[in-house]
Amino acid sequence: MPKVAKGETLVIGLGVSGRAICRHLARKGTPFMVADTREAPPGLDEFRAAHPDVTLHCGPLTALDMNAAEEIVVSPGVDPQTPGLGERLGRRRASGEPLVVGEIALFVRAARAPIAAITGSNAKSTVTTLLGEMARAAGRRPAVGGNLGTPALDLLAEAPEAELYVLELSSFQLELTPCLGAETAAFLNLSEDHLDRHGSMAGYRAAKLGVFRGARHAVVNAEDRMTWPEIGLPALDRFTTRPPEGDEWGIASHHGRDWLMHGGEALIATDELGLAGRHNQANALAALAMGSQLGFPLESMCRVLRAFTGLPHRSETVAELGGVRWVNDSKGTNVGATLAALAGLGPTLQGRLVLLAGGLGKGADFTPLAAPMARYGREAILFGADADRLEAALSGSVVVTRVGDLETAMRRAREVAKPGDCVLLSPACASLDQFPSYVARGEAFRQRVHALVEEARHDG
Ligand code: UMA
Ligand code: ADP
Repeated sequence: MPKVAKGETLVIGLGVSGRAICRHLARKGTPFMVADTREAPPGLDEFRAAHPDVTLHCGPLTALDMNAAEEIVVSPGVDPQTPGLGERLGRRRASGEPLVVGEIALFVRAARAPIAAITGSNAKSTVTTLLGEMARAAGRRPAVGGNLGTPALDLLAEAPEAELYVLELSSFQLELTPCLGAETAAFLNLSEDHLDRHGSMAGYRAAKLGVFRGARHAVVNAEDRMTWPEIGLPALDRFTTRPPEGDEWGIASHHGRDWLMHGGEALIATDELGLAGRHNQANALAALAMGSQLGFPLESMCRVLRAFTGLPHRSETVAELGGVRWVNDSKGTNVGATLAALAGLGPTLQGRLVLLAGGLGKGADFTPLAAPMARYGREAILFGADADRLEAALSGSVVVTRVGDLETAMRRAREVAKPGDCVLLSPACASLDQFPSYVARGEAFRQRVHALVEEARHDG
């Protein structure tokens, strides 16, 4: 059986994070070897070119003797319960067993600037990007990454002069981070996602609560108790989309307009925000609460909130065609995100919503989509691996059509949408059954919409 040599660190996974872990260890001069459960992992060529002398094991972890490893560093996509690894979790270092950690544990050891950490089922990328922009506008030098963009460990090398790390962290990353020690940590919301990996909502929540370990300040959602820490922390701020109680961050009517508020202080009118929708007002409040803790001036934070109009693939209008709006929300990879898109767009339309949804449901319950689809939907056009389960949840509430793929769904949407309607790609599912990523799914949608616009131009 192949063995990890004594004193070597074992890196598990050769994806984006795994390759960043390898680069980090190589920079530090730590001896390591790599394992990936797949016979032909995607990052193979890049790995071989970067680390020609490092041993690689491909295949089941049970076929690798890891006992002599100094430490085992696991990529986020790898389930810690994977056979060969699961047995080791929780075993004490004192017994001589190697410690099992994730990439963020290595980051915490090496980082020399404070960390602002953001987790939640949805809105992580939006709040992370906003906070990074706010740091820049306040004249700080932030490095922004993690589950979004640049892997955390690469930030250490790419931005050694960073004064603040703004990290988006997933439940997968937090699960194996013993103590993050964030200067400020936000848990934005919790709705069903990744149940196939965490087994239950309790397991998923427990992983996300890891964001608060060692934190000096927490930001939580006053309307979602599941985001509240179960450990005592030095300071805590709460945001809500209701009028604030006490010193909460909230929304209240002020001289006839809705304003973002901190306690009794009106900060910025919601109609001045570059982002649309109530859910994004909550996101803005979370970023304000974190930025305020970090000492950013209110004036520069509000400037960012006026200018920032959102990230691609998040409720992004691609085109208007024959009075129909085509919206790309490919990042709607769980039910909570799709609910936010339906609630945000539905009430603004003269017509109705044609929803394009489906893919890998990750074990989620789709029934919460039925009520908003009954209210705002014209038709749900379903595709992908979990279309059956979506159909079971939606039929009876809205017209349901089943198709094989996104392209056919878009053709059908073109036929049924009426002027005033919105065709919304918000799949409530991961894309990986039919696309390499949610980005590829969103790009496919965008290209096809542009092609429809071109066709219409020729015809007209
Ligand atoms: N895999 C194996 N065997 C292995 C290693 C990986 O089968 O030995 C599989 C995993 O099960 C998974 C896939 O390969 O299906 C990718 O896993 P990975 O850990 O190699 O992933 P990375 O390429 O390193 O990307 C990860 C994040 N992906 C996941 O957590 C699944 C990326 O977030 C993140 O940007 C990147 O690290 C940088 O740190 C993506 C994501 O989908 C955007 N995240 C989930 C989400 O946002 O919902 C958590
Ligand atoms: P994440 O990084 O957590 O996936 P994003 O900012 O990329 O978060 O948004 C993911 C999806 O969630 C998008 O479809 C977006 O429109 C939706 N979304 C954004 N903010 C919220 C919120 N506060 N509640 C629910 N859904 C949201």
